[in-house]
Amino acid sequence: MTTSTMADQVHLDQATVARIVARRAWGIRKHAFDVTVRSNGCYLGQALSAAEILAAIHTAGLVRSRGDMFILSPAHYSIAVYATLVELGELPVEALQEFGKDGSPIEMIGGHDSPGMEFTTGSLAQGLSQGIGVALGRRLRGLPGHVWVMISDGELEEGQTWEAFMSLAHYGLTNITVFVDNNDSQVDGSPATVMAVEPIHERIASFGLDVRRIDGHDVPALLAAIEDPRGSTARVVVCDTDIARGIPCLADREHPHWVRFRPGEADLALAELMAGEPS
Ligand SMILES: Cc1ncc(C[n+]2csc(CCOP(=O)(O)OP(=O)(O)O)c2C)c(N)n1
Repeated sequence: MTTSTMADQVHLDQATVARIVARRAWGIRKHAFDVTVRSNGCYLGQALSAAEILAAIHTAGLVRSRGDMFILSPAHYSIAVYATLVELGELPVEALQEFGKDGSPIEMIGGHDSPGMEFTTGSLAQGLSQGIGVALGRRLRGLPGHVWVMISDGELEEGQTWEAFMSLAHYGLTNITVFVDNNDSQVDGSPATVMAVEPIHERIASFGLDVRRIDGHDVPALLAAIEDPRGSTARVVVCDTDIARGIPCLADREHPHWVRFRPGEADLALAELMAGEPS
C-alpha cells in the first residue's frame, strides 16, 4: 500500500498503514479536545466521529501531487481537518491557537482560504455538487486526479445532496469517492427525529452507485473502501460513526452538535481520551 502524505509517498504494508491511521485519528481527537478547552467550546463531536475517515483519506487516498482534491462539505467540521493536517505534519500545531480568531484563516467554519479546504461550504449540502463538478470537468479535459468528498448525515436532509447523487450516477464518474459521516446528529438532534434519512445505503444504491456501509471507526474497512478496485460508477461509503468516540462521557448529551465542557467535565474527558491513546 502506498501512503499519500503530501510530502512523500512510501510503500508500506496494510497493517502499518492501519496503525498510522489509528494513531492519527487519536491525534485528531486530542487536537480537537485541546481547542475545545481553549476556546470554551467547539465542534468536538464531529472530530470524534470523523477522525478515522479523515485520517484514512489523507493517509491512504489523497495524493495532491497527482492532482487529487479533498472537499469537506460540512464546513463546521473544519477543526477535524486542521487537526488532520497537524497530524500529517502539514500544519504547525501552533496554528490551532488561531482557531476562530478574527482575520485568521483557521476559521471555525472553514472557507476556501482555510488550510485543507478547497471551497467555501458553510452553506451545507454544496460540497458534493462541487466535487462532482470538479470530477466531471477533469474527465472532460482528460485530467488526472481523484476527488475525495466527505459529507454529513444532516446534509442528507437537503434536496441538493440527492440531486448530486443522481448526477453522480448519471455521469458515471469513477474519479470521485464520497464518504458520509453518519454520526446520527444534526443541530436539533438525531436526523431520525428531525427528518429521517434511513435506509441511507439503500437510497443511495437505488441511483446505481457503488455503495458500501461500514463502521466508520474500522480502519481496515476504510482502507479497503479507499483501495479496492472501482467498477463503472462512483463509490459512496456510508460510515456509521459515534459522535462521542474516544470521550464516552459525552455520549449522553441531548445536543452533541456543539460541545462546551461543564465544570470538571474536561478532566474526565481528557482521562478518557488518554486511556484510548494507541501504544
Ligand atoms: C444550508 C444550511 N442550512 C442550515 C445550516 C445550519 N447548520 C449548520 S450545521 C447543521 C447540521 C448539519 O448536520 P450534520 O453536519 O450532520 O450535524 P453534526 O453531525 O455536525 O451534528 C446545520 C443545520 C447551514 N449551515 N447551511
